[in-house]
Amino acid sequence: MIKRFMTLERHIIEGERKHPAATGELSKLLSDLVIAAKVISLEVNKAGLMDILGYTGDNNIHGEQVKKLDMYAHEMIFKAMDHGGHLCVMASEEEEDIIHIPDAFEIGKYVLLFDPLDGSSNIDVNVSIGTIFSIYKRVSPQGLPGTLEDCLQPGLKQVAAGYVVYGSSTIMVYTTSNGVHGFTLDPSIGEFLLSHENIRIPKKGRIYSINEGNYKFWHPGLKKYIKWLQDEELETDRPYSSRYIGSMVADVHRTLFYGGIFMYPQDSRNPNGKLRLMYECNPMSMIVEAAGGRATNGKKRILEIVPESLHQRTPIFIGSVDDVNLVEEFMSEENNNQEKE
Ligand code: AHM
Ligand code: MG
Repeated sequence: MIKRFMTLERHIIEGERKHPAATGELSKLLSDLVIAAKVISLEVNKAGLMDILGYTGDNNIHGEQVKKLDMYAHEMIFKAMDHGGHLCVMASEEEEDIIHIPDAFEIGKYVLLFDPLDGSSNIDVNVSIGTIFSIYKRVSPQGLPGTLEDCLQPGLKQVAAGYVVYGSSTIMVYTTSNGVHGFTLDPSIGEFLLSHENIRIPKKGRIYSINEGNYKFWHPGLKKYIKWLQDEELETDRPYSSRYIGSMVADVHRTLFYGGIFMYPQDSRNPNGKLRLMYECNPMSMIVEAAGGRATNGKKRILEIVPESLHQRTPIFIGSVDDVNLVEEFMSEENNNQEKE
């Protein structure tokens, strides 16, 4: 039996219609993003065929070498979003400062933060990469250009968030707090079709995901937790399996469906971890929480962190409620032990 066809655009519009006060602006904004995602997906799929691989030679603001496809995705999103009249300001992993809407275009009430192509170290080897986005309502006065203050809002204030994973197929997952929904791109008709309605993350999983190469530098509580996961015990489904792609979007996408936990912790070399709060951790946390999961920095809910700068990093533990609770317990227990000593 053929299921009802539901395109991503129709789903977004129908979702917004349920809110009587909605103006349709958020729908249009998301639709513009969908166009950017389709274009980036096409380019990602062609990457192996074209002279697009390799380095541009430039460094991004974090001192990392930028690959062409990152900049392509950044520019594509900017171009798709600058003239819709819905945004007042944007910010991207690839740009140090906030990005203003060009003078020629109307200024709207929304704010867009994005990581155009996350997991870029995987581009050359055909491993999944992704785009992440986060949307807020502006807090500065209407009509004027958006400000840094508009971008620096806690994750709890997000009105929508989503990601696109360019994997064995291209899938977009988004939420406006009203459930988490996944759409698979049908390349033959160029449409994202609803494939995963109302995604719910399992309460507990049996997969953990972390870069274990950093073991030596971890918090002692985290070391104990990982060793505990590796021990055998039938009742608690141990030992857990380990999976780590090295692309947050792909690792969190798997966690959303199979359950378990994805971690990028702080360590003795990187006290704030690696991942960025505003356009990596906040949007992924909004999605995982809307699907029934949890996301914390080890002490505090990610969505409650009050940001101080656009590119700040945060440790993150994200996934099934039971698994995230447990890692927090291991770490706080160890902190208490150390205080007593
Ligand atoms: P990027 O924004 O430079 O691509 O870095 C972010 C990526 C995440 O997708 C992934 O979870 C992490 O870096 C992997 O880092 P590591 O190689 O240290 O394990
Ligand atoms: Mg990134």
